[in-house]
Amino acid sequence: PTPLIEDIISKYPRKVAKKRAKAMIANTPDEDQEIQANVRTIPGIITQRGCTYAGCKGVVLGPTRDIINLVHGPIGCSFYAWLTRRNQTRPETPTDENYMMYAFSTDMQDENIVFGGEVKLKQAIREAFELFKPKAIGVFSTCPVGLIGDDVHAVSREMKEELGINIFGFSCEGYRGVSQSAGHHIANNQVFKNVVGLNDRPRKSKFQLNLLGEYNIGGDAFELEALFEEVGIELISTFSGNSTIKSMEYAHTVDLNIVMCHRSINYIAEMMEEKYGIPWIKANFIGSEATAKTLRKIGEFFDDAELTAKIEEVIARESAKVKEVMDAIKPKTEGKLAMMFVGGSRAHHYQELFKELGVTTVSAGYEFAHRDDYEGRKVIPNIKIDADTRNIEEITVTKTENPELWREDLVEKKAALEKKGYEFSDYEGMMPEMTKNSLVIDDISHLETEKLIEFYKPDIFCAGIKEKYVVQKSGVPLKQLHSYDYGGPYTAFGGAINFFKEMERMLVTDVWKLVDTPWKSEPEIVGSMTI
Ligand code: CFM
Ligand code: HCA
Repeated sequence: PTPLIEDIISKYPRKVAKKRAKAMIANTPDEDQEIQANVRTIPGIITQRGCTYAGCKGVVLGPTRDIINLVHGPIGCSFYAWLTRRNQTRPETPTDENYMMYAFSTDMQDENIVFGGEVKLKQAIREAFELFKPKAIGVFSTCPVGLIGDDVHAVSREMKEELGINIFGFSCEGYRGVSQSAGHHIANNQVFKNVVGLNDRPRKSKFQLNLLGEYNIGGDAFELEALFEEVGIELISTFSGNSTIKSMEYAHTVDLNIVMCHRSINYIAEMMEEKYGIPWIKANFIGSEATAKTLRKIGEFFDDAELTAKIEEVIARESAKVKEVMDAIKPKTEGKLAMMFVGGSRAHHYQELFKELGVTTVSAGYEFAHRDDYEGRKVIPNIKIDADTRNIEEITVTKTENPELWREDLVEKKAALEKKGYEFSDYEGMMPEMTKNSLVIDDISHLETEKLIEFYKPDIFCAGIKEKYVVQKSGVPLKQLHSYDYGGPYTAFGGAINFFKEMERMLVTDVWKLVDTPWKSEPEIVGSMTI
């Protein structure tokens, strides 16, 4: 380890230090370096992570408006996941179904924990059905459900039979995996098994795609919808932002899947390819250059002169607007330092936006991503499968037996494009794109956060609500890259402009130097501990 890493881990007991050191790397972009990721957080360490239920219910299913997401558990779990993520939705008409502002819960009590909660769950499903007549209900397990052995799948099957609508369960108990990441996988499996392919839809346009891993935080998906519409691409379904379960049912009718957040949704992309032969590519719409690159890559896939011309027209027009704002702000932000520690993909994507402002990312990491999100998908075959990963159902997907649904044309197209060097099914990860010697840390702890701030004295720190005020009390502004605080959208060209203006506000001010905390000069709590 480097002297900085040595210093960061110096406060830990020996065994803990050894383990944490494996999650820290002084980056060397052109060399293969292995980072420890997706392993249990050491008990006692203050982590940024959340739970499996959060990844399943809150993240993947949460932003879909026409399914009732019913939480089987104590009310706190529902309250936690109730409108906190800023995933926006826009029903097409005022009378369209939208259950997102409700919190549906079985409100488990001690009595249910002792005698079982299945009866209450059935009642709750019937009640939700009577009140709203939804087309689908998802049932989400919280920690106690797994502990007492309630069978959400059996109850869902029974209720599906009784009520005649699509009802399915998720074994996404909070503790089931080491983080939210397990919840993504569980959600992907169930959505694929119970939703994708349920319905068909006749083709309406020449170019059809799904946007995977875009959750419409702060309106991000709205920006992208407008962009696709303008260039003439039909967006069939988004998994899941401003989304409907109905559109996911015919998501298998597209020509291409584009993957924004690789961590949370790569499973569905892979499964759709195995079953239907639909290829996928990695996309990034954070930053104007990244947006242009992704649009061009999509254009190259469809290979249509009119589409390509339209894409170029939009890029030229919008890039010029972005450049004007960038040129005005960049002289004031150039040379500043940033750090970002967010879930599983933004810590990578947002480095692009900072780069456009001349801001260097000196340290970054994910809360719960896997080695492939750091080092690239090439390492997947070498990732050791541990007991925690084995705890998550791995479903086997085979080629559809319906010849009309198998897209041989796309399989051939993929092969032909690959010959020309076009990359499918790949994500190169964050580390190859970071500067030499930048510090990469997985599942950063609170102590490590404080050490980094002391060492680098960054101009801005990007993370979540739990970190926000602690970091700001040390005189460093914190931009939430989860909820965007009150801002956004930040995707595509318009989003880049919003982000640049926000960074100007946060970086070009002396106000943070004035932050003074009483404990700096006069510690309020003084103590010592003997072990
Ligand atoms: Fe993907 Fe996300 Fe993220 Fe994520 Fe999340 Fe999120 Fe995130 Mo918060 S799906 S990994 S589980 S981009 S909720 S919209 S902001 S941690 S970096
Ligand atoms: C989650 C959701 C979260 C939390 C954000 C935060 C989000 O992981 O359960 O810690 O500020 O984006 O809302 O990641």
